[in-house]
Amino acid sequence: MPIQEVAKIWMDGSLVDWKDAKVHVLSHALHYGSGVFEGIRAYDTPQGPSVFRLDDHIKRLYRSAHIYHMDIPYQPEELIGATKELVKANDLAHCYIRPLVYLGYGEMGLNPAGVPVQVSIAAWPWGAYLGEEALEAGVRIKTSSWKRNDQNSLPPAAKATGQYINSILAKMEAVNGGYDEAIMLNQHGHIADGSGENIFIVTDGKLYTPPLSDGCLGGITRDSAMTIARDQGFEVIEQSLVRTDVYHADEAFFTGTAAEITPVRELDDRTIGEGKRGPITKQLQETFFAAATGELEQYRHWLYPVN
Ligand code: PPE
Repeated sequence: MPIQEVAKIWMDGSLVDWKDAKVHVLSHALHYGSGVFEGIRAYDTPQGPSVFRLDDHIKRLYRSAHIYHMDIPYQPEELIGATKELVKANDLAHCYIRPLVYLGYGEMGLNPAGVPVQVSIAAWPWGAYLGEEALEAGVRIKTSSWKRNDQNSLPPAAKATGQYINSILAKMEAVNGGYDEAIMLNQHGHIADGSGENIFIVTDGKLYTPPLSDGCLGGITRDSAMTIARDQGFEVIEQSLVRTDVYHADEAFFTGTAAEITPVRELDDRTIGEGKRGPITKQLQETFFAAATGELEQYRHWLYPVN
């Protein structure tokens, strides 16, 4: 998806012009994938542009950095302030926000001691991740032949740049095969997550999603969907799932900051339920968007207005 350029990017403490936000080709992260990042969205709300669950995303960024011994040279409050400042400076009503913490230029070799930890935050308008029509019609997905990163090789709890090479293999395979997205299994054959989304199924009126121990990212949209579903009286169960659980489900959907709530209508050429967005998926999706755009008092605490 082409990036829509805006005016400014926050880089190591100040706003710089978009075209000047550059790094050296010998930056550590470029060679070894030694970075951690976040994906956040800001929505247009009655109180102006508001960043969705900003504190939780920044918290996860520090938790990712902790796994890799990266000492972020800013306080969380500073990055929260910088994010709001950036959205405001670019005059964005709604956007996708990408904070990145990475090992910069200084030394080469695998021991990162002595390499500076650098931070940037960019924001730009980004539409529906799997296509606008997918939000209503749902997507067709395929079980990947590539396994999700193992807990003991690249811990999925970290949102590290390098581990996305694993997701890229899965995504390319799915798209080249004519599918919209991949679903990835762990080494035990349990479903972990999509290349960039968590998955839920609905069976007999109950929601099921894989536990974090099966190798999925602890998605913030996953948490939002679970909260909304429970608030609406649904039982939500974190339980290991295999692909046939999805074949037999009444409904399925993806959650993610980029993907928001996207229905899944087919897995491995098997129709899920009626092969279209299910009623519970629709209900959760509508509540999610209403919450994100500030229409629901109940979820107003998830919003961080930039003004
Ligand atoms: N699993 C993976 C592997 C993942 O990358 C994401 C987010 C999620 C689950 C959902 O997490 P959350 O966004 O907190 O609900 N993927 C990000 C990157 C997508 C990209 O293509 O880049 C995102 O959605 O921002």
